[in-house]
Amino acid sequence: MKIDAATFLTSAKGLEDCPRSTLPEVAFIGRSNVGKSSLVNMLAKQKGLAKVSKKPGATKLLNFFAMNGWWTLVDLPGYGFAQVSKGKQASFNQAVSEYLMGRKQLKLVCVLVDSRSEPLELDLAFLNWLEDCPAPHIIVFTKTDEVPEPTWQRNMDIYRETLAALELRVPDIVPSSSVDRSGRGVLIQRIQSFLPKRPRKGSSSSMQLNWLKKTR
Ligand SMILES: Nc1nc2c(ncn2[C@@H]2O[C@H](COP(=O)(O)OP(=O)(O)OP(=O)(O)O)[C@@H](O)[C@H]2O)c(=O)[nH]1
Ligand SMILES: [Mg+2]
Repeated sequence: MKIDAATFLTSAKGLEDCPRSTLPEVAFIGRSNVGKSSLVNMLAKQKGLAKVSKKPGATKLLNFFAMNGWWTLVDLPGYGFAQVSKGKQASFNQAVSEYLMGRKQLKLVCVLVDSRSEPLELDLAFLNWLEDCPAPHIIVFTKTDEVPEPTWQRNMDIYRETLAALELRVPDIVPSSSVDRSGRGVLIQRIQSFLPKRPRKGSSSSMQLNWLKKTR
């Protein structure tokens, strides 16, 4: 699958104001600052499509991007960012958890973790929570440009061993870097394997997007 068209669709505060489209969705989730929005831009080959920041907590809403006109990438706010007020953090987490648990057309959750470190408690806690989510998940290792390959390979092995020891699912792990664009092809392939077949032009799903654009 080639990604030849990616556009921002809309932002949502929570499940109730997500787009009414039923196009298949793939979500990016992970700790604040792990590189979710950068990865959206890397896949889309567009620098400014999703907002990237050095400061954690940049993405505050659920952001929907139309990919190739027939599936949707959802950039979610990060978890574990302590600097927002407790009340606000709870509402982010609630919006994200309602989306992950309740969004019917969610086909895949990509959990982004930092390739530079061994498994962090927060990420393991999230992966544990995700066991009850109806959609399948994979792990994406981010920022591999920051460490030598043997280091992230070792962290990958430790991840697999730790998940197995905790009796959690051991999903595929895709290494990536938004800086040198490595892993782009493999990640697109993995995403495609969870999506339904691309609808033919003129079918009801491809027309749905045009309708969505007209009504915004
Ligand atoms: N070296 C390197 N830096 C990266 C990579 N991906 C992201 N960054 C940097 O990490 C910081 C956070 O990136 P974002 O894409 O905004 O992270 P996020 O996960 O969307 O963060 P929140 O929206 O706050 O949850 C920015 O300074 C990026 O430039 C990468 O692959 N390599
Ligand atoms: Mg972000």
